[in-house]
Amino acid sequence: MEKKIFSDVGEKEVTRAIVEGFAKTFNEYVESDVIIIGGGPSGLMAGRELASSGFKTLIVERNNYLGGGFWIGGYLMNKVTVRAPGQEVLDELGVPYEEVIEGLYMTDGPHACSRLIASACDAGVKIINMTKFDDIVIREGNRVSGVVINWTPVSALPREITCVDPVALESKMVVDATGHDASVVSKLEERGLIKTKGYGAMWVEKSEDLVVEYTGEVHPGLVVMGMAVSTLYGLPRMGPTFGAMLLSGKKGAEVIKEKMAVVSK
Ligand code: 48H
Repeated sequence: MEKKIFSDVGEKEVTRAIVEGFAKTFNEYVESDVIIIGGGPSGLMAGRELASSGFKTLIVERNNYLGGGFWIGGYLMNKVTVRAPGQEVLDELGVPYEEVIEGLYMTDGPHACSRLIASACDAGVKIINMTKFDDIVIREGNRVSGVVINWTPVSALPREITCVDPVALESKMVVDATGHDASVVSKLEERGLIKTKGYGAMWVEKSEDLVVEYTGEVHPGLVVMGMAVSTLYGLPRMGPTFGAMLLSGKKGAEVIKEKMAVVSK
């Protein structure tokens, strides 16, 4: 008898495992505590903090990978920087780094990014990739109460076959962590509920403090974090340094925890 290395499991079992596994998680997270749009550094950081505090947290990401701009640093070079105290988050994640000068630290993008992703997954965040935020769910008092999503490839279909209706997910809080696009906030703006200013010119020394300071709830049920904060408030940009993205994610999670404590009372 031929000796085989692998089990006799065939195609149908593999397909069923995928379909049933996906459906189970999707069904469960149709109603979440927190839905985070965007799986870049700020969204992943917030997801990690929320899931580790026991909140049912879902990240919706339009790409087939997570990490946003955190994989590579500036100008397509694989080094990312953080300004103090951003290195404390790297310590927390177990990412090795070097001190370049006092207050400036450098690490390898892939190492930092993969550790952050793994840490969010370890904390229990669920993720749906290749899924694009399309619209918001609005309820009484204009409260953001969920998101409307569609498969990313739908937006790439030829015009004549684009009539694919999206579906909606409900949540107690929604997060805009979509980076420069501030996609969720933009939907509120389309409906005249908010005004975005567009991010300002680069000024590293000012921008990072401001992003963290302005991170918070901008509309009932909607928290904004990361680069989307700069876009909303017209704050200066900071280039390839990521401390503010990580700390903004942490602060956003704290804001949500406080709000959720009030909601559940
Ligand atoms: C689903 C979406 C949608 C959508 C976008 O760009 P990111 O890395 O965002 P942040 O804010 O966590 O980090 C910003 C940082 O990477 C950066 O670019 C910096 C610091 N720039 C400074 C400067 O001066 O320019 O990640 C956002 C994620 C991405 O993965 C997108 O694919 C995703 O959100 N996303 N997902 N539906 N409509 N829009």
